[in-house]
Amino acid sequence: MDGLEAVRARYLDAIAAAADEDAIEAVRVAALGRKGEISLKMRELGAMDPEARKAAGPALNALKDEIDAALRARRAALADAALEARLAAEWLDVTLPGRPRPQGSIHPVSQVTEELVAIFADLGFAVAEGPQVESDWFNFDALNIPPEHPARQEHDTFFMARAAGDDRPPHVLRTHTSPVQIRAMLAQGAPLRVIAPGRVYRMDMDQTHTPMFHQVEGLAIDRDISMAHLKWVLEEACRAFFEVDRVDLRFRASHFPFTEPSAEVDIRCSWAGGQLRIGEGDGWLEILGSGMVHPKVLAAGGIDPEAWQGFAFGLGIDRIAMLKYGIPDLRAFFESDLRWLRHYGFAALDVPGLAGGLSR
Ligand code: 2NM
Repeated sequence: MDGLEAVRARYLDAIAAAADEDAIEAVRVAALGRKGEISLKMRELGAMDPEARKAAGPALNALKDEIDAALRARRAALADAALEARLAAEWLDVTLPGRPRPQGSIHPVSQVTEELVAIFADLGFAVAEGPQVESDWFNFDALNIPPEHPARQEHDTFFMARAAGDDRPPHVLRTHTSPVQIRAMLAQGAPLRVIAPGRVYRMDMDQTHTPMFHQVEGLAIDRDISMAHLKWVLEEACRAFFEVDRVDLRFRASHFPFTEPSAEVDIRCSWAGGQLRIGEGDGWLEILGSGMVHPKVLAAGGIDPEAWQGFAFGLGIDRIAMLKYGIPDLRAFFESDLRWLRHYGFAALDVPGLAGGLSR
């Protein structure tokens, strides 16, 4: 039959050009549908003489099969392409972290506070907290700091405003965390082992002082607590904090109103090559104040000084953070400069603990 070759080419081109399911179906209907071109030609076979039919019949059948196969192949190719596109669009990297990386970093003061909390928790000390605005009784009187003591004068202490006509002594921004120890004694009684970390305030501002800074104070009360216990606890704590095998502490007689006897504590160190090494060399660095709690302070805390005694110590968190992590300028601590925080900050998910190494 003449023209079959042209019909074939037309349909195969149309099938190749069909871009979706609807287009393929349109080609199928046009060629093979009940009124399709091929179907009509097959119906015409009946009117032909036998010789012509014998030639045209198989050719038409072959063309019908070929178009049918091309339609199926085109359908399968389109389905494959659609699946490929979906796989590409819905691609997922299962090795990515499950949560986005935390944006912030842990401030060195928070890091060191958590390190100290972990160290003293290991030694049996609970954390105690208290208000930053204190009565002058908790901040001074209970700690055996008399009214004429220089620390009580205006130049050191921030006093809260009073209402007009209010003659009571003004509250203060606490100048140390010791009032928290008094509150812990009153609330829990003896025996007692607590540390009190937190913000304290003194009117002071220069290269090495900011009007707000951070302290940790510790307190251990029992029937037979002595300076020997104090020395061992501080040595253990310093070893853990500075992450060295050996420390050497030196106790120098000193004076605080709230302890008797009192001692300032120095730690052996070397500054060779501008690099601080704790436990080596022949330098000494003052890091702590300490002593045996004054009987009047125990009594103010509701604890019988005839039956109980205890040691106490205090240290500046900001200063030992500078020492441990080599941070040169104290004032940068409180400027909230993101570049500084990124440089000196700690990973938000690395919680200090004694098991995994304190600061990793
Ligand atoms: C220091 C030095 C020496 C201290 C005393 C007390 C309290 F409340 F128990 F009496 N807490 N902390 C203390 C003793 C603090 O800081 C340099």
